[in-house]
Amino acid sequence: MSFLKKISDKLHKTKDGFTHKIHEESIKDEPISDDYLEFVEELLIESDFGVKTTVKIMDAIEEGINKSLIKTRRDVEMKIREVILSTLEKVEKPLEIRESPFVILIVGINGSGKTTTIGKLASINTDKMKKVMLVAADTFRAAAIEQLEIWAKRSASLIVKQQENADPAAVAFDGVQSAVSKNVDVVFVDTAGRLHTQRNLMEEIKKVKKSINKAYNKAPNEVLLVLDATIGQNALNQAKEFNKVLDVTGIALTKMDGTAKGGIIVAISEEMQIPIRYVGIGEQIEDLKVFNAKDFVESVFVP
Ligand SMILES: Nc1nc2c(ncn2[C@@H]2O[C@H](COP(=O)(O)OP(=O)(O)OP(=O)(O)O)[C@@H](O)[C@H]2O)c(=O)[nH]1
Ligand SMILES: [Mg+2]
Repeated sequence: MSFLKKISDKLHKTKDGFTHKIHEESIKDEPISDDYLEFVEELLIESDFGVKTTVKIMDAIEEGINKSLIKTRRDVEMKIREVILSTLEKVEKPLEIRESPFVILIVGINGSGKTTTIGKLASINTDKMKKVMLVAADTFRAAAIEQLEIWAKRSASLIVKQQENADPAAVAFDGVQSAVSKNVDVVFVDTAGRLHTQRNLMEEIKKVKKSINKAYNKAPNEVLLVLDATIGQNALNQAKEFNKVLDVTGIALTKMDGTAKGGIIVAISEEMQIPIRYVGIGEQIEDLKVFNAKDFVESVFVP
């Protein structure tokens, strides 16, 4: 199975929902009526493209119609695709692990896929013969530490952990310090899920970031925010709030396989302009893809 076909299969919900509906209209060979434009606009909103992106797309369509560049519904479909691609291309900046150690702090709300994403990334890196360390700074539940241990074993990574309820900033400090002394290439610091509205927990994560920096002055080299695509526009609010507190440097958008509203990726790109590093399309190790705008658009749109 080709690479694109595989992603395309995983993204079939978005494909069957948004893009299929647009495509069904564009092969009908009917005129571009006001009703039709309204249908397109509603579909964009419904599919979580967000107001800003929807307005941008609708404006581009209108301009095309006025300049007689858009004459058919198929032209409308192609314009939507073009605007989406150009929006996504601006945030296509794959994470380059440039130096050792390279410390990645992983943050996000509960259950967004942080630990799983770490596991997948650890495997990718150990496969490339990198020395990887996982730091269990989610000390909130014993199960969280165990879950990370399983990923450490599976990916042949080192792990630094303490007991449940230990101070996450202290665990992070120890982990990064030990990574420096052991010549580790890539360090993933796992943190507990928290809501952006929980002030004390947001203060806590700020402290974790600071103590990582105390342990190694170039770290964290990346603050990776893990967002769950299935929660739609809420993901955008989370991105804004986490960014205010932590200066997020990259985003991993997980569970794209579980949503028919793939438009959220475009909304986040448009509004945040933070690099989208990875897209999660399933629970297995191979289900994490380096984000590529062209591949993404080609795999959700009907050719
Ligand atoms: N379908 C799908 N499931 C995913 C993806 N990424 C993670 N999951 C699942 O989401 C669930 C939560 O994942 P975790 O990695 O434990 O999430 P977390 O952010 O670490 O959760 P907390 O530590 O509790 O905050 C698990 O069942 C994962 O298998 C994805 O891309 N697609
Ligand atoms: Mg976790």
